[in-house]
Amino acid sequence: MNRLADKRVLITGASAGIGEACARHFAAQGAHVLLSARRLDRIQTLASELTTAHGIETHTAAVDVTDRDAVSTYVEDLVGEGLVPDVLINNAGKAKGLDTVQEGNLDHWDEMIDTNVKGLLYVTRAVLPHMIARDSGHVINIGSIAGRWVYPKGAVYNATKFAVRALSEAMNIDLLGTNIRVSSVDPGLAETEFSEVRFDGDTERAKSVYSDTVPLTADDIADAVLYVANTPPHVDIFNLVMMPTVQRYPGYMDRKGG
Ligand code: 8X3
Repeated sequence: MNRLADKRVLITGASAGIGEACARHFAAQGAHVLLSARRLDRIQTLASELTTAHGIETHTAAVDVTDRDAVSTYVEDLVGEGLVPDVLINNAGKAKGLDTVQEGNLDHWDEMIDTNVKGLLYVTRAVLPHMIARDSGHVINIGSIAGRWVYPKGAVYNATKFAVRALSEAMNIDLLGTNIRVSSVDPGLAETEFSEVRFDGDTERAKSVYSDTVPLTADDIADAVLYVANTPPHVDIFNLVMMPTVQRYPGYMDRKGG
């Protein structure tokens, strides 16, 4: 049963990877998509493609989730246009570097904390009151298995994703008595731009993360997000953890031929 047709779905970081795949999956169900990302040209192209393919409504905006004023203006503009999201997918997030704390790069830390934690909070803080006013809505945070188990040299990324899990659970408590649900989808190894961003465009190093494995794809994760969003209103999935079959723990990988 499709419960998503004609719903409005706001996706952050929609220009690539999991965000883009979510846009495609939700649009295919007839949901209207509100796409935000820093790379406006990419989401504009995506939006027009999705409108043509599915006849849905789209809205695009260049938004950096770390800019609290920009986020607040963005959401107020949406609300002013009558575009309160039914589903908010907090997807914008990143890893930067792979270092011990004693050798960590402070700029990397700021970038991860600002995007993964503060950015998610800014968007959610701006959207939630409008969901509460309508007593309906679903916040889906893209977490990570890195938010459940730490791994070597992942400390700060781990900490940001542990924070995402804490926020997902805590927001469920805050929202008791409303119909608003909060979920997190926590993927393991997934081949997206993730490692290229983590390693500052070092494509060889990024590729080696996935070599001799069958990682999750952005589509696999979008499928899971769609499932979570499509559950009946009385069902609240707190946390969906997923890994590729070749992975059973962070760093615990069956690398055939590796
Ligand atoms: C992505 C999963 O294990 O590479 O968040 O950190 S992992």
